[in-house]
Amino acid sequence: MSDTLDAPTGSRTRSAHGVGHAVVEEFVPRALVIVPTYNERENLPTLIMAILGQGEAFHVLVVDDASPDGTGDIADQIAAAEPRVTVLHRNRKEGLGPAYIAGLLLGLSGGFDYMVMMDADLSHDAADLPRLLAATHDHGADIALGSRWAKGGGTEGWPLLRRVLSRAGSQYARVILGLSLRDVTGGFRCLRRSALMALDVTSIRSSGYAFLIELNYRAALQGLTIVEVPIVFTERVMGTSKMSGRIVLEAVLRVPVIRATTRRALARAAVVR
Ligand SMILES: Nc1nc2c(ncn2[C@@H]2O[C@H](COP(=O)(O)OP(=O)(O)O)[C@@H](O)[C@H]2O)c(=O)[nH]1
Ligand SMILES: [Mg+2]
Repeated sequence: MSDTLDAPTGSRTRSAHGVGHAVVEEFVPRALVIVPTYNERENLPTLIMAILGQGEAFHVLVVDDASPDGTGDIADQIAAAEPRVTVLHRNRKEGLGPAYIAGLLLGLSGGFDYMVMMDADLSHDAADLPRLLAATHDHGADIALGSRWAKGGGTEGWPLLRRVLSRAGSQYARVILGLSLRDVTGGFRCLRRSALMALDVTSIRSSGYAFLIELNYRAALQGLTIVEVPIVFTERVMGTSKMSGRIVLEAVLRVPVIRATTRRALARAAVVR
């Protein structure tokens, strides 16, 4: 860690509305945008600046798995100059799931009100952050899920085959797990602090896309309100995807395991709502 994450929970500012009458307390939330990175040196600086530009509410935590291309050093340089940016360095590449678990736990211990999960490769648009935060903070959802398959959402730069495979993957997980979400494998979401605690992420064993699917299943079992916010996902231009046949296979094989084991894992963690 290049810095500590001891942000106070939100901040209350007093502001007068009207002419010399009621003084209203306004709650300004703090959201930690967690960005897992593995070899994202070309993308990370642009992404961080775009996130910080969305407003004072947004802080960034980069979770780097010792990227050989020096992404971690670049993140440290930005963090040294920018108080709203922090870096968690991990020793080796362990996959998306473990990186997110470490980041989400840091967000909880740092007192953040909202945690956002976001890819580093500019596929997720930082300009969508205020809408995701508003869906939770202003409109009461427990989780706002950036959705490619909700009305108004979509993908840019994906050939037909990739679109078909992604939708088929979502459909497969939806049917086996009984989920009503349209985009089950999306990686862009904002979670309310209390919702994140109910998910007990430390007991999640899935790693790649399966990790994202399991988060949705846990949320459904816990009766959390998930709102799908339409987003356009743009295929990365720089760097390379870490998606592999192995990660896809893990997701396919793990979905039935998720169905068989998750209820018990939540009960054991005693966070069943
Ligand atoms: N820390 C960490 N980040 C990872 C790992 N695998 C993927 N990522 C990051 O997770 C995000 C999504 O991965 P990406 O390769 O773009 O997957 P795709 O969008 O499905 O092709 C990117 O920010 C990656 O750098 C990993 O093992 N560790
Ligand atoms: Mg990507």
